[in-house]
Amino acid sequence: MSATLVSPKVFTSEFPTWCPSCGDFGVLRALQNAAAQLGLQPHDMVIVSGIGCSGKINSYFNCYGLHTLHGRALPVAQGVKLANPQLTVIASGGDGDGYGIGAGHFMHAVRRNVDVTYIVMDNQVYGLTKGQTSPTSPHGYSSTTTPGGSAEYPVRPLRVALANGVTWLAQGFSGDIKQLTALMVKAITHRGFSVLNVMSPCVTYRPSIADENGEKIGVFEWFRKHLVNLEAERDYRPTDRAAAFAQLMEHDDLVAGLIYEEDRPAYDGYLSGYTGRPMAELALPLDAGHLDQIAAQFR
Ligand SMILES: Cc1ncc(C[n+]2csc(CCOP(=O)(O)OP(=O)(O)O)c2C)c(N)n1
Ligand code: SF4
Ligand SMILES: [Mg+2]
Repeated sequence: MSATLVSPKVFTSEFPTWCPSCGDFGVLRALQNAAAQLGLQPHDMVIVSGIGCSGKINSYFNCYGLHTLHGRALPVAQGVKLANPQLTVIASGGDGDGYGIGAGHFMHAVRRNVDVTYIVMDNQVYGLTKGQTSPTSPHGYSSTTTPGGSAEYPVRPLRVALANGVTWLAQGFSGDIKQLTALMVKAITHRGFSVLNVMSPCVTYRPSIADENGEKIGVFEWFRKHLVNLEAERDYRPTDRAAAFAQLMEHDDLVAGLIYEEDRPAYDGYLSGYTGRPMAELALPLDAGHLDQIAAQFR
């Protein structure tokens, strides 16, 4: 990590093709701010993303990038980090990517605790493919895949992470870039797997349903009104897992801020023989003779 002060503009790349006012613009801006505040340079970072509108973020952020398969950002990101621990590794994607097709990877990445920051742009729909019902869509959400309204209740990614031993967990809102930037700085600084779920509204495919007060849910104004800022709760201690669960239950997961953090060795701390040096710098004895020896073990 470089100590040189950098401007967020260093991380600007091509202009996003997201719809005007898409929540993902806020996530991109916050990540550029956070990288600059941490004194990172583009060559220090890699963003590994899944597939979706959200998955395009690495094309719009000037650093190394890997646009993987749908739901597969996490295994690739963990491999990148273990192969080159000197890189700051960000995994990113959407709610469909991370909590639907990639859900299995999610809970295992949580319990594995590799030093990767996972940023999920949760817009409660499949944005890229035109607004189908996603794992976090509200009950009753109607779309082409659930024309009569979704019979299912949404998955609870924050609770899944807590239940599986996450060592850093927060929720942000793309309408509050200041808080989101601060959360990203903390998430990247945390040694271990950090999960940052961001309520990042899709402005094109909005939930078609209203809450009990008749207010349209899932839009910027609704989140601004209903997210409970944990940082304003004077007695809240984010080091108590049971208290974190209680907050999520009490506020129906509509919280913003740091939910939980714990200081525990990351995955590589348990690997015997792991040098912590990039593989590319190791003198690996992989000449033809060694390869023959390895092959012989499988004959
Ligand atoms: C294996 C596979 N299945 C399905 C798709 C089609 N597909 C592309 S993006 C997407 C959903 C994206 O939703 P989400 O992850 O929430 O991202 P968003 O576009 O909302 O940011 C789907 C189903 C695909 N690309 N690959
Ligand atoms: S479809 Fe939705 S998520 Fe995708 S770019 Fe447009 S507003 Fe953003
Ligand atoms: Mg989505």
